[in-house]
Amino acid sequence: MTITITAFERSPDRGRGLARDMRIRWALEEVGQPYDVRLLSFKAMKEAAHLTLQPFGQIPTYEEGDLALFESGAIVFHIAERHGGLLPDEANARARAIAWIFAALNTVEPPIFDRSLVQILERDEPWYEQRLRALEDSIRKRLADLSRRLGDADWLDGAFSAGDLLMVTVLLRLKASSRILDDYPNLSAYVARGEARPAYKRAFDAQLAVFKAASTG
Ligand code: GTB
Repeated sequence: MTITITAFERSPDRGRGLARDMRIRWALEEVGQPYDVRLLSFKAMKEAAHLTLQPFGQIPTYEEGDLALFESGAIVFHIAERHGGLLPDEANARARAIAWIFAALNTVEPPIFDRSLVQILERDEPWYEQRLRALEDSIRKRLADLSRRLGDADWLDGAFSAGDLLMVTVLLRLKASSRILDDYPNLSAYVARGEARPAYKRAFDAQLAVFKAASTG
């Protein structure tokens, strides 16, 4: 059955792979599943046809036969459940890998995401610097703990998993807008290992091609 995902027609990140369709592309590349992409304008994302798929009018979405899904974490988890390669078979190891999915999205991503929003939306506010520092303190706390847990391992819990895939995409967002990650060399190396995976590169190139086509067309 054909898999179709949605992505920005013209991503505001200018093809840097920071929009959340990148997670889905990467997961599909890791498990070797081909997919189609339906590109959406900001206007189309808020229209009824898309709101049926994604109640908040956002990308990405995932369609396969009569299944329609939204939320990038749920989509990556679904892909990992359906296909081999992103979750261990052994029950306890699988549960721990799933815990890392939640840790990436619920514990590490929020202050990183909030920092990006503050940088975009609150730059002219009198509290801007104070708020930015507070968020950066929160980020550093999370990174220090994550760094300690990772230690000198390649991945968070044994083999590369969907938890690593999501954690790396979360950290890439931070790397794109600050030097904070440089203070945690093992996390920088962890992110680089993720980016070096052939599946990551294929996914990155595919989303970049969309941006280039939109810029020349
Ligand atoms: N929780 C949802 C999920 O994980 O799927 C969040 C989805 C989401 O935030 N989608 C964003 C979106 O559709 C695109 S990815 N925004 C449009 C809207 O809400 O109207 C977030 C994103 C956007 C842009 C950049 N960038 O330019 O760097 C990075 C990430």
